[in-house]
Amino acid sequence: MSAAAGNSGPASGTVAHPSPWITTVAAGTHDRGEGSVTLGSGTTFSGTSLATATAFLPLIDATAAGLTGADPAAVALCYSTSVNGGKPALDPAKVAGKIVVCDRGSNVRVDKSLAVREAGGAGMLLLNVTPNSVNADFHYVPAVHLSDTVRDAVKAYVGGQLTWTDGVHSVRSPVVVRPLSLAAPAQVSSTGGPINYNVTFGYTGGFTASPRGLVAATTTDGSVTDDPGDAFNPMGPGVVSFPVTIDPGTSYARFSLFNANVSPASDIDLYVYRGTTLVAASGGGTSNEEANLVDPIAGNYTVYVHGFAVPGTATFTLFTWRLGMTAAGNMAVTAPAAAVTGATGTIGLTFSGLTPGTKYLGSVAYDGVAGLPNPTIVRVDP
Ligand SMILES: [Ca+2]
Ligand SMILES: [Ca+2]
Repeated sequence: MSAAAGNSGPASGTVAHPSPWITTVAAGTHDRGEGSVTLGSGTTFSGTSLATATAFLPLIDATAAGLTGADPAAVALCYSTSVNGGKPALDPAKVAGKIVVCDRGSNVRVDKSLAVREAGGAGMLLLNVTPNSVNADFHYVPAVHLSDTVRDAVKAYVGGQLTWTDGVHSVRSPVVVRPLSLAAPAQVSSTGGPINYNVTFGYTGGFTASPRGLVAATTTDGSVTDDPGDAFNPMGPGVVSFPVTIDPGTSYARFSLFNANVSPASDIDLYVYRGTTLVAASGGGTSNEEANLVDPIAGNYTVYVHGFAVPGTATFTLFTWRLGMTAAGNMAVTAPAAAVTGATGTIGLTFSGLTPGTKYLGSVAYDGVAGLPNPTIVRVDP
């Protein structure tokens, strides 16, 4: 019914991991508090939310959405009409139908989503401006609350598209559907045996599915101490860094930690920067972390491992994959030669020449019509 997606931007609406029909959810309820935001760049940040997934919607920073003459602070903080002395702060002409980025602080959190709703906004992204809790409030519009650690990355992104998901249900609102060109899984995996998966076509015409990779992970061993303050800072305590070069032509990069390769009882996290810009982060409650870059800009990156909760010192192995555009000869792809609207086709993958104990990553790239989704990622652990 509702869906989360990645986006292959920069154009509006180029949804990347769609179902054949995506619903636009106006409101909904359910019972859990984990949410995430996926930027059009493919970057996903975890936060808290009680909202159901939305489709891609334009994103606007509140600071660019104020009424002429409104107090800039009231605009940035998304004051409702009543809190702002009876005058609205946000401009409906700028906000209608969009997701609004609001700063935490001053007025209560739910007043900010009320302000967004008053102006006709479709959702809110609430950003902490300093280290603070993230809260799953009942908001007036679908909302996700994010940590200050991702604030710069989100602010840098504003202007693209946004979606969020929580993996739960209970949609009870009107929906809007729009057709998409291809429904394909975001990722498939195997221990070396063949993989068959289905795709559903939303167009009629030629179709190809091409292998990229597989490439073996680069592994880097390290150790990190506990951060007593539990607040990630690139220069702070309990942080170790690894420089990474992303070459031109890289279609995908992934940085992973696995519990099995981290000291027991540790909770460590990952942050990825390009220069001084945070571009991906993964901060779950264990040491299973995964930060992904889709079509990353070539350049120098830094991966930080943060010792969020570590009994003394934790050792770990950082797994890195950098995938180009070409096949490596170890994955064969079979696919229908033509797409027919509404039809389902089977993609078949077989593998050869892999080294047991090595973690591989590749992808299946789709071609045939404009607007096809991002490649399906293939993970193989023979
Ligand atoms: Ca963690
Ligand atoms: Ca700690």
